[in-house]
Amino acid sequence: MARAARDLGHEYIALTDHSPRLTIANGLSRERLLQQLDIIAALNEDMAPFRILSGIEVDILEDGGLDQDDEILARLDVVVDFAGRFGQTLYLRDAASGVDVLQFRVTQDLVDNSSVPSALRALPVIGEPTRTRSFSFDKTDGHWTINGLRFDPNRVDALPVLGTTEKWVFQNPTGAPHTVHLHGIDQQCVTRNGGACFPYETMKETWLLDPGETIEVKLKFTDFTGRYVFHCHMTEHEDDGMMSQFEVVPPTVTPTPTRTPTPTPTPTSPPPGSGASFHTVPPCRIADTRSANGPLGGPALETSRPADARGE
Ligand SMILES: [Cu+2]
Repeated sequence: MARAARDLGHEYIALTDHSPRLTIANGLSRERLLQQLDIIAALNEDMAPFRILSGIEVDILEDGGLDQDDEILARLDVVVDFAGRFGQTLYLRDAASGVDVLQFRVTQDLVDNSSVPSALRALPVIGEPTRTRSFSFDKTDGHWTINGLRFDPNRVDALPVLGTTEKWVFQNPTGAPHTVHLHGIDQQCVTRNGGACFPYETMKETWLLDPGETIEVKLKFTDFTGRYVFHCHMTEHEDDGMMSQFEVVPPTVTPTPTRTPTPTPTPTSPPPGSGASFHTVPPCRIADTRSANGPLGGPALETSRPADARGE
């Protein structure tokens, strides 16, 4: 096929295949793809300057990672060169149907001097945890729950203090995977199942928990006080109630001496064994960007909270 393309006057062709996860199409395993890349490299040497570009379908996994590793991806770059096309509008066309599927407007004439550094910047230091809380992403009475409870907009399950670092332990005793997503907080993986975290999950905001897994994450509450949600990112699970709230509270202010000092409130202790504290608070307003009526079908809600503190 490559020789036919070259004989027809083409300068290159592109070869791609299905993701290994697409088993119905017998997608290429890592081993088969590496073997294919070696064959392509030999053909390219043989047929230069004609070139076979190599590609693969890549699936995004539940935790945001990709189903091909970095070594493979580094061998699969396809570069589209728009040099000399300034001012033009170009299309990627589906050859089978003749339909244009993607438009490129070349609006700038630039020289690209960029390069990817050999080492990326170090992780930010977010401190050592001063307390630990545990959350079990469970199934209770036929519903998806966190620590046995379904979502209640009037309940806050943790009150971390602004500026502190905590360790949160997430467990999955169910037979289904969960993707634990926390809003608006710096997060780093500490351990996965008592051992090392995956190399790509050092700092992120959604954590994959396969059945039976436990992950320890440390969180620093840096930016805002106020209420945040955390939940399983599987739509069926979060909509069924696998969602909770924490509220970042200001640090206790040292009272200024006065004639009638105000007593310092006593902090609420967590229930023994759970590592989490549960508090009943007045009804709150929440914003659900997926539905103008909110997740509970109530009236349309408005919010004046900072964008970073709202849901995604
Ligand atoms: Cu889930």
